[in-house]
Amino acid sequence: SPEPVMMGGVSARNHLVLAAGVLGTCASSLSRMLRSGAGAVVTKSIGPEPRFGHPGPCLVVLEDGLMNAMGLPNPSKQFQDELSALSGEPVIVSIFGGNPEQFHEVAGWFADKAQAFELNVSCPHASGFGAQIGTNPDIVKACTEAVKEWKKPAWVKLTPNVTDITSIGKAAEEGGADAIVAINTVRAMRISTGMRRPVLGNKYGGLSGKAIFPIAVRCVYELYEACSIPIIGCGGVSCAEDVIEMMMAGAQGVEIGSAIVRDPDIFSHICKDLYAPDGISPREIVGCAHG
Ligand code: RRO
Repeated sequence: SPEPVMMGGVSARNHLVLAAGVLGTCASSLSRMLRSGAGAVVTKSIGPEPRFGHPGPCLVVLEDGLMNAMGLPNPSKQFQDELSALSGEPVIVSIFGGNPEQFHEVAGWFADKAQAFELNVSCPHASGFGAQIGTNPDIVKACTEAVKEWKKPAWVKLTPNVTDITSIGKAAEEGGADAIVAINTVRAMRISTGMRRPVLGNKYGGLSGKAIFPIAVRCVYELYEACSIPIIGCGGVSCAEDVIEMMMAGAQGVEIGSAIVRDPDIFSHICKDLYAPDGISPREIVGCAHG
């Protein structure tokens, strides 16, 4: 196993991070991911009030990825209990809110337990959160500044559902972000032709997995040219070759989510290939695809 890796103020055990939302609501599944080789883990997004989420079906498996409309289900402040069971572990707490004050409040609940925060300014499925916030550079900057008052590393996770992702990345950087995570899910929909209705209970959802990998690579590449803080690549990474491609686009590390569905031990399997004795040194390849 490699040396500890510093990524945006977080000390991780390798370059691979469990993406937010996946197995992230309880301490036991987060710690299972760490045991199975994740370098660090991001929790399910926690917000200002408890939520049950959208009616089902809220997750469907497609040919080339997943589509979800979970609807931000989370235990809110109660998540403190789960986090206590993970003390000393590399855990990044994903948080969301409807305005900078709510981001500040939620971050405060976890400020002494989290290694870092990941600001979710990109959830596509709940009115008042995410989508509205993550498409407005001024609000992204204000939310980032609010969370940074707690003096912890703050990653900001961006939505791909914008015309110019670099303007949002630059706003996060101006707000004091320690890293940018790109990307959250892509706006999507499927219709059941047999049932003659949308397959998701919420009608619309967010697409993740292999299908969005090229979208994520382009976003990381553009952000690397526009911003000076580290970028963490997220979106469809499912093998060591994908990790290397993301790094060549400019990512210092990657997050992995959907690929866990097909291989629960994906982290150790990718580590084995990525850190093979004759492999490439990640340090030397970050951003190497840029002229
Ligand atoms: O809970 C969700 O529906 C959800 C969130 Br918070 C998010 O950030 N991204 C996503 O695809 N689903």
